[in-house]
Amino acid sequence: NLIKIRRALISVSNKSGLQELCVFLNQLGCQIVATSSTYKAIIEFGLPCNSVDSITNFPEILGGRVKTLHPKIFGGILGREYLESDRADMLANGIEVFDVVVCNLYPFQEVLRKGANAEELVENIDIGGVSLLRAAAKNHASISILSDTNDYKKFIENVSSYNGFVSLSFRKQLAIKAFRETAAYDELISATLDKSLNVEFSLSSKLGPVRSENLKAIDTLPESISLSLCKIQPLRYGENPHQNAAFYALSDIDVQNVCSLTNMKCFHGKELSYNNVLDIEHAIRLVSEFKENHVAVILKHNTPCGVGVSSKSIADAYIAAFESDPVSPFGGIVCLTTQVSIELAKKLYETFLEVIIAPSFENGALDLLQKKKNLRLATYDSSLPLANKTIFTHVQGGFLAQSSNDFVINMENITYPTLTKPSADIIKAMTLGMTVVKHVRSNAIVLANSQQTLAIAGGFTNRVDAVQNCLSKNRLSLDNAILASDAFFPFPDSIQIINKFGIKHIVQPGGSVQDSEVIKACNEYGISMIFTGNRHFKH
Ligand code: 93A
Repeated sequence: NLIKIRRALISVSNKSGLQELCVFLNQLGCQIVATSSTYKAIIEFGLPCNSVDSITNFPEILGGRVKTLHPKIFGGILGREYLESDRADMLANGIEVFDVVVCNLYPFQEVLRKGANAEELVENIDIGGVSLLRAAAKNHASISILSDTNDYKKFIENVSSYNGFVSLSFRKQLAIKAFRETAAYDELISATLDKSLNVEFSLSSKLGPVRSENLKAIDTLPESISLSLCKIQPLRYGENPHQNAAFYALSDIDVQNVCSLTNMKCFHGKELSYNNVLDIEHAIRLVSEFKENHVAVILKHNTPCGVGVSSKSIADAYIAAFESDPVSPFGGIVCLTTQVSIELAKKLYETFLEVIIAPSFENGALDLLQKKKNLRLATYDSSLPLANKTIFTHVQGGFLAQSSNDFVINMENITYPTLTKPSADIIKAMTLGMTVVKHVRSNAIVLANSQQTLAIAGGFTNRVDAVQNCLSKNRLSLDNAILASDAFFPFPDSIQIINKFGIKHIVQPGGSVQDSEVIKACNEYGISMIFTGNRHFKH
């Protein structure tokens, strides 16, 4: 089961760790054979090496497209010395066996991320290297395959502990890894070419933008989806410090340019954590719903705790958002839609925040905020679209998919069931409240006026508690305040509480079997209520 390391074939695009590995192989007395630029690197290390051409007596041709594709190479990888017939074939054809293949592929993923065109991408599709990996992995009974530079150290340890031999169990692990590598490599190529060669089929193009009248588009979700992901950022830690985390982006979109989240750049403070990215994702989704000049959202644990808008300044918008709940922003994240001014920076400076994300920062604002060493400062391009029209949630053994909740209040679908009707200004406040409540975990209630949220309550398992919590934590004036609910009121009990607090306007989807009782209670208290016709559960 132990195989002696006598002869190595090395063909690597990524040359990290190569010198240390070659020094080790050379010390073992192992002969090294290498492809052109790998060969040059090894010679430059001052180590002996044979070029592949000198073994095959055939030059590298077609600008490198054919380097190792030769029977003297593949015979040496696939040959089984323990079989007499293989030994005879090799002897008759002057083929010498390899005991280890070291190969990593043309950097298709990196080239893709740098924005290469279709021609460059095609040139970076490795053929010979994939064959080397597959051939050596297939013949793991006889040969070791090193496909990851991170495994060189383990290989050196294994060979050192077996006195120049390598164990079968380690060869098996290496083989599995190599097959995983070629599978992922081809997956990425197929997903990418789908797009760049314009072949029909991509989840997003099939589903198309989801409009409210087109919500049935979910029926068009394909029977099977192949997704390929690439790690774009390691994260500080997961939901908690003892959990590891990384940010993976879909590889079939131009991850650097196409969406506001993957394009976001954190340029100051600690490394982003998993929770930071989730919060930023939700904050960007929420601010992108508003058309007002300046919008500020403060988020905590994936839940907005204050939203403010202003036609005048971003500082006003933030102050309005902060007023909504001055307790929760501690350790929260702030997302803004326009440049952070010095005036705003002074306000932001007063509170301990985790992240501030904005399209840009005025110089003086940056000087002040950067004094806080740990505060993460990030920029995003607010003009970029939200990339995912289909939202996936990971569940045991698979994923749930749904079209994103793109619905906004549609004046044509609104009904006015109560005797008192809301004014235009109240409808504006109702739109703000409904927009925010969509982003709060159910059961959710939002109290708002036309400029800001006044209180937000979410994550309740019954609506009465959500209403009670929201109203009792409000500290601001309730003049022109509206109450927005993410789903219908199943009973009139909530309306009684709403009346006790003096709220005169309600916006909700409607659709309860008890709607008539709810309307009756509103009429009794002189409350105006509108039905939007669309529920916004968020789980
Ligand atoms: O163009 S290829 O598909 N044709 C080949 O025959 C071949 N053999 C190895 N690419 C091939 N390789 C790849 O070349 C390896 O996977 C490796 O990434 C790269 C190393 O070549 P060099 O040593 O010249 O840099």
